[in-house]
Amino acid sequence: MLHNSILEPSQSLNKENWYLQGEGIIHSEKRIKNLKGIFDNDDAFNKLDPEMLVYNVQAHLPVKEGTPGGLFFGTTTIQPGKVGNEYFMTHGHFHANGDRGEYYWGVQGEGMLILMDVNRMTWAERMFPGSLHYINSNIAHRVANTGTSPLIFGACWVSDAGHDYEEIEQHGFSSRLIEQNKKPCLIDSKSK
Ligand code: M6P
Ligand code: ZN
Repeated sequence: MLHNSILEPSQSLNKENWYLQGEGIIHSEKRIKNLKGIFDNDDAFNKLDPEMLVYNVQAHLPVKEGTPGGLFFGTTTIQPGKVGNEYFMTHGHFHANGDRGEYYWGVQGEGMLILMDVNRMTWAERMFPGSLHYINSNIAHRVANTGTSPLIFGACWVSDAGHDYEEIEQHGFSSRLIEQNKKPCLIDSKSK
């Protein structure tokens, strides 16, 4: 880099869909076939097209995963939809390094950030364009789209947080976000 040089940023956000664009952006997607066991109603799940897109993530990971002190940035888009009466949602995770936090913020659409502590107490925060959510250490987090258009949210997390998916794969969250009387509602999960 030249002293006193003025540069264009190497990454930017597309203002239409807030996708990340530029150098070194990683794209991933989760389709129905990738989310087996996440939703409660297996019959409803098996009736959906396995190729149906549920959510996609673009991330900028400027340092190697596990590096202390770095930051990662992501944009996630969850499609509107339900499996039975349960809203389309992300897989959800604890951080592998449990004491690392994360910010989420709402960009477009309506949703719910579902949070669960290590004692399996679950609660949720409403997400909307401009909502800001600090996810404290040792709190599992997942997001559901409760609206009729794509839900877009941003995320920023430390590069040595890591993802621990195992607990959620084995035991799920202790509550599920379902539509009841046309409204999102948290109800206790059947034990897995
Ligand atoms: C956010 C961040 C990512 C996460 C993604 C999808 O962008 O928290 O770290 O991977 O959401 O969530 P999940 O990995 O639980 O499917
Ligand atoms: Zn996280």
